[in-house]
Amino acid sequence: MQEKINEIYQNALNAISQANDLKALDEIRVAYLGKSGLVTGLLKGMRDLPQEERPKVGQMVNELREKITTVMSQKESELKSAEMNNALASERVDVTMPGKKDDLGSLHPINLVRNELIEAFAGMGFEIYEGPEIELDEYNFRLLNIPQDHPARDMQDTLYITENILLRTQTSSGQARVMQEKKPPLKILSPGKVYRADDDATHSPMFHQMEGLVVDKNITLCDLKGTLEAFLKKMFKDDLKTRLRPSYFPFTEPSVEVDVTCFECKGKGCHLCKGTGWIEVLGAGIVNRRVLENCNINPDEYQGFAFGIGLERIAMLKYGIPDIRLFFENDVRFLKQFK
Ligand code: 2NM
Repeated sequence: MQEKINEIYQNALNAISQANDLKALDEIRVAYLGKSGLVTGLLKGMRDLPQEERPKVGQMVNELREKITTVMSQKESELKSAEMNNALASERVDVTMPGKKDDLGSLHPINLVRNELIEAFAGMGFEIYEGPEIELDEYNFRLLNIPQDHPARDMQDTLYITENILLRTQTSSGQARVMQEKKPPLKILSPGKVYRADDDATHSPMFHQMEGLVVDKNITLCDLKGTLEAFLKKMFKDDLKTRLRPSYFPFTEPSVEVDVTCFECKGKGCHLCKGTGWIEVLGAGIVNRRVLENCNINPDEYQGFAFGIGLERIAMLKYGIPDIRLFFENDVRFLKQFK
């Protein structure tokens, strides 16, 4: 019997020493100490022993059970601390590593252009005036000499709220307010959103304008050309040339379109300027004397020049953007390019 017990003990020791995880150790526990395990089997087998041997054998088997249990719990704590060390090594977090940076936003290309324009004109003494986007017919049209039957008044172009209230189609509506309220000399710049019932690759129902107005004594077309040329050289290239072409706007007389030499081909003719060597950048003119009269400014004493710049158009030219709708879809892959 003693031999058998020793053999079981040796086998158990071997098995325990070879167990390399807690699961294997538990299987050994079941095999030796479980309900139908080897040690339990010895106790069950005592029935077949003579009465007088039973207490001795019982004691031996209990000692065996205790010894195996002790070795197992030693092994168990060894395995547990090994597992813990493994976890600590493999799941280690280096708290001194730099964190993940949050994606920072950036200015929208329209705002970049807007800021650049404001900077250029503020340097020439212009003040910013932003009028209301919801405007009276009076300021958007009548004071600016846009007659009742002018195409710009057509329901197709203008988004009306009521018969007399509309979404402004130009920021000059605010400038009419300033002319009524303040005495010349005036030098104002009006950036803002304007609205027209128009929607395709080069037109959006909402877009951004920046209109400028100067009213003073002895203002001529030369003042207009000099001011705009200084601005355009700052905005695009120092060596560009400007050209005025006759045009028509109801609020200016004479009216002009301002072209600059193509910044892609320097005037030779290319895809961007459609072979002409010139690119149209804005509209301008000498303020129509009827507009001054409408706003209670004496046109024999004061004259003015004014201009209107489309911010989307400038941004499209400056950054080579092919479709106006890209500005309003706000796809981050587009916006990220202006960081
Ligand atoms: C343009 C073209 C020409 C303009 C006129 C005025 C005002 F208030 F004096 F009447 N502000 N802006 C003007 C003139 C705007 O945009 C293409």
